[in-house]
Formats: sequence, structure tokens, C-alpha cells
Amino acid sequence: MNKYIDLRSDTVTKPTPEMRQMMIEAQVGDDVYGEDPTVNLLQNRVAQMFGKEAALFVPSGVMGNQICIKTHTNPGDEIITDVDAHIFVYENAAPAVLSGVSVKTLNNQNGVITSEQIRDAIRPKAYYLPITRLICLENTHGRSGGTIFPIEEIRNIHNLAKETGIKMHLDGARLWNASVASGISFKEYAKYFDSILVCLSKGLGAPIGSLILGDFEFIERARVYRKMFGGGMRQVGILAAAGIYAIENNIQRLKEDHLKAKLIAENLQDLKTFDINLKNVQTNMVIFKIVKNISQKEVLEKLKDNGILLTPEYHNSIRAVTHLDVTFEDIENTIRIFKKIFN
Ligand code: TLP
Repeated sequence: MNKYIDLRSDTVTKPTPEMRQMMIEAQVGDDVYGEDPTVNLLQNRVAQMFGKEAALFVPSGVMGNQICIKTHTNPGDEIITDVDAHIFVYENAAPAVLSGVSVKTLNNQNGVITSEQIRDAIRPKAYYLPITRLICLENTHGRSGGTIFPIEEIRNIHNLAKETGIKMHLDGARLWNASVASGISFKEYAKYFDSILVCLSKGLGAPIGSLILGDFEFIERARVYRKMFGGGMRQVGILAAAGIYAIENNIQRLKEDHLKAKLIAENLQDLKTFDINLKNVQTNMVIFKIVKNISQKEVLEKLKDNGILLTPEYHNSIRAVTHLDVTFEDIENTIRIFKKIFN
């Protein structure tokens, strides 16, 4: 079988032999009793990296986001996020189903919503209005092509949140990428949020696993909802070990993924079939907007026939994501094949 160059997502990476070795050697215990030493080690390490009191290992990014929303809110509350946020678009309306909250969505510019927009969106206090309880930001922002949320605007939003008593959650599935690209530390990003989700199973190359971060009290309450949502896991140190390997070895190398995305974008920007916004290529994604009379489906099929996999995106676009399992040679081939098929 021919190997595809799989640029659909950084979630497609497979654990390396070194990572698997750490998984084999992991010490384990029953994590529902809090007795898995490897899970505890991972949680402590990541909490420290982000300057937070505590962390909780969860199976997926979606579960982590939804546990945080549940922990922050009461049924009938409202949360604010942007119209393209993963929490709103790709999580099966879970805030409505699992937390009973409404989602007020704001238009974004390259993934950014501003403190002014949010101020306008906060509900006044009246018994017949939902209570605005939580602001959710996403960094990097997936649907904008991995763009970095500017720290200045995070600070402005944080000030507004403090002033109005509203909590802040960060979907930081790819916060690693934002930090490596911007040079802003995890701690600096983290200090503005009451809860943070980070994923080990994206650019860091672990097969599974995310963590939520917050203060002790928040994480203790979150633990209840992790169990309620079916996320209580047992001898899961074998998975946490992959996470420890990932944070020890695969963070700084994200720079390479970012370089690969830039190479794709810069080399293909002259093709007339697509419009690529180079300014938005800030981390490991490239969005190709189709501007010629060819359907998204046809573009994806042609690429697949030539051994390249990409995903459809909204606004008649397609998305390429670079990651650990694509080599520089794969990138060269991708550029060559694009140039061969499209003009
Ligand atoms: N994103 C996936 C798809 O669901 C779109 C991808 O391929 O990019 N937050 C963000 C910002 C994400 O991009 C994702 C996954 C999640 C949360 C959910 O993580 P998982 O898949 O672990 O539940």
C-alpha cells in the first residue's frame, strides 16, 4: 500500500518506538483512586510548567473543554466564545447538552475576539436574562489556520473578566505551538485563565490524552465531572508515560513543523487556484482558499489520487497541517505535486 503524505491533522501521528518503550516501562496504579504514579507525575509536571496549582489527565480535548465548562457554569448560564471556536463548532453542541448553557458567539478576526466585543456581549443583570459566566478563547485558533491570539488582547480580556467577575477558559489544544512560535512562556499565557485545556495528542505526538489545569479547588470539582462524563480511567500510566515522553522531547521541535508549514505556504502562494493568507501561517497550518472554478471535493480527490491527504475547511478552503510524521522530503513532494496538478 502506498504511504500517503497525511496532512489532515497533527492528530494523525503514531507513537515512535522510544515513546512506546516508555509506555511499556511505565509504573501504573488505579487512577480513579489517584494511585497511578505516572499519571500523578505527568499532572504535577504539567501543572508546574504552566504555573497552576493542579492538573487533571483526561482522555480527549473535547472532554477537557466540556468538563471545564461544566465546572464553571450552572444550567441556564451563558458562555461567550467566537463563532469558529472548536467548543462551538466541533463539539456536538455539548455545552447545551452537558452543561445546559447557551453559547453567545462573536465574529472573529483571525481567531481574535476583542475585549470591546465581549463587553458588548455580556448580559446585563436581570432575572430574565442568562448570566454570562465564562469567556472561552482558543490559542492557537484552529479554523483560522493556527493563528496566535495576541497576548495584549488576552490581557485586556482578562481585565474585563476581573472587573465583571466572569471566569476565563482557554482551549489551548495547541498552546504549545503558540508559545514556541511567539516566545511567550506557558506561565505567562496561563496566568490570565481560570482553566486551561492542553492536548498531548496533537503536535506533541502522543496517541491520546489531554490535561486540564486550574487551582486545587477547580480541579477537585472537575474530577467529579470527569467521572460523571465517563472519563475516570484506571491503569492509565501507560498513556501518561507517552505524555511525559511528549513534553520532554517534542515541544521545541514544533518549530520544525512551523517551518514546514511556511515552506508549503511560501512555495505555493503563486498558484492561481488558491489564495493563501501568508500572514496567518504562524504555526503548523496552511489554509488554501479555492478561488478558481473547481470544487473542494475535486481538489481533495486530485490530491488524494496523487498521495496527499488534506481536510476540507469552511469558506471553500482546504487545510494542511504539518506534524512529527511528515518529513522535509514529504514537504518537497507536496509542493511538487501541488504545482503539477494546479496552476
Ligand atoms: N481538533 C481536530 C478536529 O476536531 C477539528 C483537528 O484536527 O484540528 N480544541 C481544538 C482547538 C482542537 O483543534 C481540537 C481537535 C480539540 C479541541 C479536541 O481535541 P480531541 O480531538 O482530543 O477531542
